[in-house]
Amino acid sequence: MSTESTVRFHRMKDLPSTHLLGTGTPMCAGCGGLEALHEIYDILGEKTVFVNAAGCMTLLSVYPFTPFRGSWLYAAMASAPAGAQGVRDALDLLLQKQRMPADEDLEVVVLTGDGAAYGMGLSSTSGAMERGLDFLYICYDNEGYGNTGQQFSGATPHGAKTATSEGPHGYPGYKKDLFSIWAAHRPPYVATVIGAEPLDLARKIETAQGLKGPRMIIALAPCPTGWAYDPKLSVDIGRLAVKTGVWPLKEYRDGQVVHTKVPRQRVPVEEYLKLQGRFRHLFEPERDAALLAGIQARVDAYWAAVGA
Ligand SMILES: Cc1ncc(C[n+]2csc(CCOP(=O)(O)OP(=O)(O)O)c2C)c(N)n1
Ligand code: SF4
Ligand SMILES: [Mg+2]
Repeated sequence: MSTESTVRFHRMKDLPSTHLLGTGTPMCAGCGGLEALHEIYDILGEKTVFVNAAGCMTLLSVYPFTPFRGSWLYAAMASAPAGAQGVRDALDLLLQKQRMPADEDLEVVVLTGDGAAYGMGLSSTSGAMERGLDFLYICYDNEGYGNTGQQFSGATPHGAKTATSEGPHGYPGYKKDLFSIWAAHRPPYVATVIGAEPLDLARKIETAQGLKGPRMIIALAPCPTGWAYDPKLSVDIGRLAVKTGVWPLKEYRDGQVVHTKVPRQRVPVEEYLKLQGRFRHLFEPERDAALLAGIQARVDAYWAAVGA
């Protein structure tokens, strides 16, 4: 659901370098999901098979064109981890039968939005973790069903206006804690990242690459179209998500959760909210002091609980 086409299509056979190329497929300028994916792909590289569930990133690949050098499979929204199981099994059979040399093995990467990760695909993800599937799951979390017009999802934050929560107080629910839901399965690795903190992101993707089994990444994806802000603010909004404490950067490993960037002097949450049209009703025509205080209190309670 985007507006601007920036670069040309490339055929896979023409690809010259290791960087994810742009496509002619229209993606929105300033897309935070694409920013994170670029950074992640720089590290993962071409020895990857992507299994994608329907969402904005599906528009990256329109057969026979793709910005990826490896393969790209499209799965139903609920089923990307099941698709990844099939791909992993096929690769393992080829290796077992020595029809593929070990150094040609591929990393199986699931790429979905939050609608799939927090909702429709959660059961299939749970099953894949239960089976110990060797895969990397990347959820780019733009906090709504973006591709279909930003309806609320299980990732939508409290108070945000969406296409399906338009009342004076916005979305009445609360964002699900997917990090904890995933970590409760005790997989080898779960991490949160954001494209606006590329070093933290890079270290986590490298860590995940060095492990086997289910490795789970949630990338908060500032979304100018769905969050209603000027695309040039994407990086500022991403940094503010971390500095306000709204998006804790953390990782789970060996039963422990470690925060990788603690905002010691947190910026007030409203500095983050007021840049986004989806929260405008909290400031205009009158300031909704109670709702703002409630949102701030939840963030404060989170950091108090982790002792920061
Ligand atoms: C079972 C099913 N229901 C609905 C759709 C229509 N659909 C396509 S993309 C999409 C939005 C997905 O949201 P999300 O996973 O958050 O990805 P985003 O669009 O935000 O990138 C929906 C609802 C679908 N493809 N399959
Ligand atoms: S709607 Fe949001 S997530 Fe989707 S392509 Fe546009 S900016 Fe990116
Ligand atoms: Mg989404």
